Amino acid sequence: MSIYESALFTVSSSRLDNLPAPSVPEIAFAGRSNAGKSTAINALTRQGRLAFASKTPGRTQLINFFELARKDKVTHERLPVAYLVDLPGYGYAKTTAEIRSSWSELVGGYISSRSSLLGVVVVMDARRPFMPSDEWVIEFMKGRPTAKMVWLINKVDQLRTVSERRAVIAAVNERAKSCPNPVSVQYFSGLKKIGVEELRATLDEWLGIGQAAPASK
Ligand SMILES: Nc1nc2c(ncn2[C@@H]2O[C@H](COP(=O)(O)OP(=O)(O)OP(=O)(O)O)[C@@H](O)[C@H]2O)c(=O)[nH]1
Ligand SMILES: [Mg+2]
Repeated sequence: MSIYESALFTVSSSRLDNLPAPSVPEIAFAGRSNAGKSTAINALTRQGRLAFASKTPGRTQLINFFELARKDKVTHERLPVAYLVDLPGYGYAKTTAEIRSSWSELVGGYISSRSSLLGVVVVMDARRPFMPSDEWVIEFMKGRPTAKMVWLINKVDQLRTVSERRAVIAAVNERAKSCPNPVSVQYFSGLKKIGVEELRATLDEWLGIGQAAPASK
């Protein structure tokens, strides 16, 4: 069993002042409402309904924490390794200045100030990447130059023609050039489970899982 399958819902929070203690590294999933963040977490963890995915956009309005843990070989106790964090999406349905400001406060505040943040998976719909709220997330990341980032170009199953795919790849690579943070790009479909192993490999690397110990002399 991989570490991702150990995911267990821990807590939801609507405020920055009652998040769990920052005890283990956190990998956050950010992106526009309906981009497929919750579906991506479900695919990654192979748990169909772990993060609530929904046809009703804007369903996840809270910050949801899912603990990854390994088992102690003797006591079988869960030993927490990391949190996957499902951040609230923004902007699918009608939004107001008030909604934008509370979203920015929560998501921007989390990205800017969370000490245990290891990296952010920015989930975007391949048919319309870099919507304003995606750009705001990328902007928040400028304040975290050492945090890792992957742009997950999701719903690639919806790109039907080769020229459509080429255009998306070109646009994403072009945007990556002007991003001051180190960023990797991955093509993905949470629904069709495309790119899941690649995402796991990236997160393994972030978490230092499975890396060979330096050879001892
Ligand atoms: N075709 C296609 N649909 C997808 C994919 N991933 C998610 N969806 C669909 O997109 C809709 C939204 O998915 P969610 O995972 O709930 O999106 P979310 O980003 O968590 O949305 P919020 O919680 O509102 O921020 C659902 O109807 C999913 O089935 C994908 O890779 N391909
Ligand atoms: Mg969601």
